[in-house]
Amino acid sequence: MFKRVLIANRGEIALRIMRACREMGIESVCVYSTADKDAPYLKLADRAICIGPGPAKESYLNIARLIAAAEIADVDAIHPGYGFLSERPDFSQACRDCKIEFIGPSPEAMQMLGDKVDCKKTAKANGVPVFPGSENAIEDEEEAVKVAAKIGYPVIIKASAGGGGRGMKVCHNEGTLRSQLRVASQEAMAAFGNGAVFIEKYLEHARHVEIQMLGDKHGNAIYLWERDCSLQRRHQKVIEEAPAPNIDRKRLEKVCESAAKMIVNAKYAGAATCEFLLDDKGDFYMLEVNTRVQVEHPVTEMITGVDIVKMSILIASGEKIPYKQKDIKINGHAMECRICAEDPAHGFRPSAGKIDKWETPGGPGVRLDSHVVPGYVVPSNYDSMIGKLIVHADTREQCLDRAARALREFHVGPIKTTIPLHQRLVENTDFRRGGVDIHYLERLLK
Ligand code: MV4
Repeated sequence: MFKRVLIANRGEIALRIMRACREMGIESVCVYSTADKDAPYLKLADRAICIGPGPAKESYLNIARLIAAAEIADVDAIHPGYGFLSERPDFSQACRDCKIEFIGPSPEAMQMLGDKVDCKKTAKANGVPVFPGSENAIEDEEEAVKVAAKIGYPVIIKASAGGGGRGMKVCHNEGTLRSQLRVASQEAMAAFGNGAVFIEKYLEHARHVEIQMLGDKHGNAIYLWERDCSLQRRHQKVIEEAPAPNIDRKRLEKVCESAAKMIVNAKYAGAATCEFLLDDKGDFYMLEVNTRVQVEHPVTEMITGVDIVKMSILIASGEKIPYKQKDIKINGHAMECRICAEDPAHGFRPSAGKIDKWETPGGPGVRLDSHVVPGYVVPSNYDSMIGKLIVHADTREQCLDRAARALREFHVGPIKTTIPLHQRLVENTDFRRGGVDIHYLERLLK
C-alpha cells in the first residue's frame, strides 16, 4: 500500500480523499491555490503545498506544478478527485512518466472510454446498448444525411471529445443537420482541440440512470448498481438517488453485466461510471463513460456499504477488488442534495463570500460531505458547490421525509444557497412519485 498520497484537488472531495487516506494509514499531501490558503481542511492533511494563484489554470489545472509538488513531497501516488485534471489522459501519462501512481485509469483506458466514438464502439462490442447512429466520426455532410435518413429525425450532433452536454446540437430536419454540422465541428475544435463529431438518434423524454463500476488491474470488474440523476439543471445535477425509482431491475442487471464486460475488456482500473438514458419503454442507451470518482458517489456508498474512494486507492496500489459481485447487496435508499452557494430566487446567481452561519443537520441516516466551517469564505474562482447532504433510510418515502427533516435543520447565511430549492423538491409530488425526466426541473423553474 502507498505510504503517501498527493490530493490534486480542493474542497469537499479533497477532504473526502483525506479522510479515506487517514483511515487507511496513508499520509495525505494536499495542494492549494492562494485563493484556498485559509481553507480549514488543509489543517487535516499531513502536509499542504501551495501550487499557485487562484485561477485554476495556474494551480489545480497545472500539471507541471502538481508533479513538482508530488516530487517535493515524495508521494507514491496522486488522487485527482473529480473535475480539474481527473479525466485528462496527459495527466495520467505525466504521472506514469514520473513513476508516480495515478489513482485512476491508465492513459490508454481513459482515452478509449473518454472518446465517445471509440467508447460507443467498445460498448457495442460488449453488448452494452447505445443509440443507433454514425459508426465513426462524420467525414462529410452527405454521409451524415444518409445516416439521419436511416435512423430518422430528430438526431443529435455530438462532439466525440465533448462531455457533460457541451457542444450538442439537436436537428429536426435535413436542413438544420446540414447547417449545424460545420458549426458543431468548429465549436468542438475550439472547445476540445478535436473537431470530430458524430450523430445519433435523439431521445426527447428520458431519465438519466448511471451505473457505478469498479475495475482492478487483475482483470476483475464489479458493478455497484445504479444512480438516478435525472433531476438536473443546465447539466448540473441537483439531486441524485439510489436505487432508481420505478425501474425494471432484471433489465438493469443485464445492462450492468455487459458494462462490467466492457470495463474488463478496456483493461480499466479504478472507479468508472457508465451513463445511460432510459426511455419510457424501459430501454437503456449508453451515452458516455466518466473515468473518475463522481460527485454523487456517496449515494452508492450508503446503499452498498462499499467505500468507493478507498476502493480507488486500493485498486491503484495493485490490490484486487475485495468483493465478488454476489457480495454486493442493496440496503435501503439514499439521496444526495448538492448544496451550492447560489441564489435560486435570482436565476441561480453565484453567492460567494463569508459564511457566518453554518448550522448543519445530524441524527439518524444523515451524512454531510462538506469542507465548510463557520467563518469559511467561499472563493469565487471555483465551482459553487459547498457541500453534499446525503440521507439514507429503509425506503424511498422515508428517505424523502428524512431529507426534508435534515434540510429544515440546515441554516446557512448570509450567503444564499440552494437549500430552499431542495426543500421544495423533496416535497414535490411529481418527484415523490418517482421517475421524473431530465427536463423536469427546467420546466418546473420556468
Ligand atoms: C442525449 C440526449 C438525447 N438523446 N443523447 C447531455 C449530457 C451528455 N452526457 C449527453 N446528453 C444528452 N444526450 C441522445 N441521443 C439528451 C441529453 C441530455 C441530458 C442527458 C443526461 C442528463 C441531462 C440531460 C439534459 C439535456 C440533454
